[in-house]
Amino acid sequence: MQDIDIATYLRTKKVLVDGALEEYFSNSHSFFKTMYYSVDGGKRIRPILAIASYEACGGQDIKSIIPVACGLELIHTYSLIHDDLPAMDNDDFRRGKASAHKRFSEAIAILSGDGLFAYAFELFSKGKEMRDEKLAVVHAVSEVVGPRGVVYGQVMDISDSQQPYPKILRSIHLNKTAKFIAVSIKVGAIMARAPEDKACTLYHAGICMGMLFQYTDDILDVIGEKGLLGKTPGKDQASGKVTAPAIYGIDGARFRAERYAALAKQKFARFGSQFNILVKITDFVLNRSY
Ligand code: GRG
Repeated sequence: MQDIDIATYLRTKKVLVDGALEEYFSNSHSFFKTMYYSVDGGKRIRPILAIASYEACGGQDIKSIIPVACGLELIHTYSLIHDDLPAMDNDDFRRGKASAHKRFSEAIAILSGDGLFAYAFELFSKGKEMRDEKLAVVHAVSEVVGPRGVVYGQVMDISDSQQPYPKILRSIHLNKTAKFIAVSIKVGAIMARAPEDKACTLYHAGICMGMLFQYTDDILDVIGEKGLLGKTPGKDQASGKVTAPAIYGIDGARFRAERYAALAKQKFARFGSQFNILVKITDFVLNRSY
């Protein structure tokens, strides 16, 4: 594991997640096909983090983490569909294709999000084994994607009254993005039956990685390549949103991204060489171009 090439690792785990997602959306009625349109095409960072953390914490049964990892991706996809709606960011383009409301209709896009959200919790709680761990997963995820996390971050993000202050930027990034990345790492630890304090420390390392993730997202919005990004670049900048480059400039944002990366890597490295993969994923996030 120590010397694994990160590109190979990400590709292999993505294939695993993509295969499972395909299965979860097959053999059902046609609305599953509609929802799958939006699910198809992401980088799968959150499920990959859950699997990486599960394995690093000594988890042996990959089959037990897969539904949990995929559930995270469904909630993430839900947030993207709703983020693109005309009432929110009004984006026509997502994951390299028409966003859900453009491909179908606004009503169907809203319902796709609703369906994915519920289906995620069906996946989290699937099966009779490991009930305590699954309940802990449901608790941890629901806590950070609702009004104490992603939903609150989005409320701040779309609010016209936001001022470009570092404190506000930090709160938006923390709630909208970092907590979800962090909980993806935490659920891997929970499913591997890691001690609670370890899951908690990993969550905090994940917060640093999540802040880094949103910093690189903000930077790519300004300097990213259209074809690579899979969404409309320049949109956040043009809409006057509170972003890292808007407050610190590109160089300042990059400097802070590097600082978050260093912090995250330091925290992962403390757990020993099994966590090298999370150190490498942190570097991937720092240097990503998509
Ligand atoms: C459904 C949890 C939930 C909340 C509803 C709409 C909304 C409230 C929140 C939007 C939150 C949002 C879109 C945050 C941005 C996070 C982010 C950096 C997205 C891009 O993630 P990538 O790069 O995308 O992982 P891919 O397409 O690769 O999966």
